[in-house]
Amino acid sequence: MVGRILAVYSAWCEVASGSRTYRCLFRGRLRKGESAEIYPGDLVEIEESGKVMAVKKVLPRKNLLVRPPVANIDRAVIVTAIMRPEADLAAIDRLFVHLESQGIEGSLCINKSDIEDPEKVNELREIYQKAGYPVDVTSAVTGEGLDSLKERMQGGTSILAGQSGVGKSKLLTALLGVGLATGELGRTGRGRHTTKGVTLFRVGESGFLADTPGFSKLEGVECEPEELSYYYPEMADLVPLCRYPRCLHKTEDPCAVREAVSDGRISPQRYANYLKLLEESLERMKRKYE
Ligand SMILES: Nc1nc2c(ncn2[C@@H]2O[C@H](COP(=O)(O)OP(=O)(O)O)[C@@H](O)[C@H]2O)c(=O)[nH]1
Ligand SMILES: [Mg+2]
Ligand SMILES: [Zn+2]
Repeated sequence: MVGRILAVYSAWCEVASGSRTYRCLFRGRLRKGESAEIYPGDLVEIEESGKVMAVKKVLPRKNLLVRPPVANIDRAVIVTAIMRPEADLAAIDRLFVHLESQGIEGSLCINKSDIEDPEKVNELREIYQKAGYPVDVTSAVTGEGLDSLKERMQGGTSILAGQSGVGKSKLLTALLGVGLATGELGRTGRGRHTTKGVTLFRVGESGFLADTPGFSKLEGVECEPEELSYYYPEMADLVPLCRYPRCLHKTEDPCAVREAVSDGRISPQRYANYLKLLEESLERMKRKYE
């Protein structure tokens, strides 16, 4: 039987398989230290061993987020507000670029809809929808938009990301409050043991959400200058149409990306942040070869 690890303790872990949650012991090699390299989110084979369930082996993982450790992340929801705190579009785009480069699906969640200006909410929503990202508008206080966000998290493991103060913790509570109705926490007796790190919670039928935000300390963009536009979904398809093979879409003329900016197919805010991240990447290259 295959399942997904929800939480890791020193000698055992909690594994979700189908609609059930199993407490599984680490045995043999897994017990002798290898369990230190098993993380929440890992897919494992489990089997009955005597009267208990045990982890037989860990399946290969598709990615591993290190701070905090979570394996096999399918999507990250980037949470933002509008004015409280002020949305940092450059930071949001840096996160999206990072997710694209890691093959992790991204979506935007504009939170605090109960106190933010609806017109500004719509402006921000349009920028990211035009770029090709799904956008949810939520309020962790009134519950607006939480069903749709929950729906987006079905079929895989999600993590919340975004700057401090945007409401990630409050959203988690609000989303998991829904999950708690199943009584799962009571059954597994969580709280009496200490997990090693992150815990994944079920959200709806087939979604999992990490209880700790990820990607919070992302600094520079790590990709090559020529690579960057491929991580902008609204630019990627245009790049092959640029005249110059290593076009950076900066001052080159003609350039398919810059044409799309002038006729409004690409939003000026996204393009301005592209140029900012491009400078960072060029700067990094320069330092590397000095
Ligand atoms: N009005 C309103 N306040 C919110 C909402 N979500 C979070 N907050 C408040 O914003 C502040 C920061 O929230 P928190 O969840 O700690 O943000 P985090 O730093 O991203 O985890 C807290 O005072 C929350 O009560 C929301 O949807 N509406
Ligand atoms: Mg928090
Ligand atoms: Zn170009």
